[in-house]
Amino acid sequence: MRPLPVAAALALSLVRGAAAAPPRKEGYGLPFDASADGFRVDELIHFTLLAIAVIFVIVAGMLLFSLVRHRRSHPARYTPGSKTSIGFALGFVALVLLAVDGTLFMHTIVDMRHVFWNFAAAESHPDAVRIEVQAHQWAWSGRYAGPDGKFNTQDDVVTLNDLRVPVGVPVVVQLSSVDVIHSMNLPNFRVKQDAVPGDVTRLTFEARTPGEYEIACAQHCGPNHYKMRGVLTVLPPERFAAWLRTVEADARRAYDPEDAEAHWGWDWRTR
Ligand SMILES: [Cu+2]
Repeated sequence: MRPLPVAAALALSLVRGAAAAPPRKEGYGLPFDASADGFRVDELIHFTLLAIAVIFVIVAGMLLFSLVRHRRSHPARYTPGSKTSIGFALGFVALVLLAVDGTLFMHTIVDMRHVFWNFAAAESHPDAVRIEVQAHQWAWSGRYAGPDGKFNTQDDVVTLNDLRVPVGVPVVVQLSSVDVIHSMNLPNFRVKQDAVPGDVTRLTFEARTPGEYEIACAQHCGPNHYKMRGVLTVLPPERFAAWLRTVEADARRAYDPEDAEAHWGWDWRTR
């Protein structure tokens, strides 16, 4: 095949880019945000970066000013400070605390309450997808309730390092662990939650962009921690329904009452 001229290749890539921007896999900046609410986290990170940059410029400017202004003509001497200088310092600290930390704190509380920890809203959605995840050294097992809608029954769908969710509806995950503390990290959805032996923890998110995304473990959980990777596949609703029908049929055929390792689920926790 003859190579495309550079200009034509560039034009083609621009057209392709405009049609559908593929999730970014590498480079600088935050991971591609495939979720409906990840922008809330990104806004806080960008606000923090901006605030730090502004404060850095102010402080560095003042230091530079003092350096240049006084140079060698200013012999060092101790001063306890004047009322004005102490007031200025305290005022600056109060301003940073209120404007930066206060803003971050208020937004965090509101976002947690209304979105990231709002399990009541997520669960009340008629099409909400519920998944049980069991973390173990060193993989993620997933469990879907199957046609009866109840977990830990014969028709459950059990997967390994493979979770699939539809786009546009809330997903609620209940998490546990059988050995050590793991942490389910979905960087493309801006959520992360510890999986703790003997407890059931939760996380919720809503996917916005179809694609394949990483499920990573964010707690160092043993020598093969780095291998603990799964794939979260976001599908259009009709393809998710088709996948579910297929794996439910497979699950009915594959059910083995003797296979104790596959029967790790629990009754869905409501609280
Ligand atoms: Cu782990």
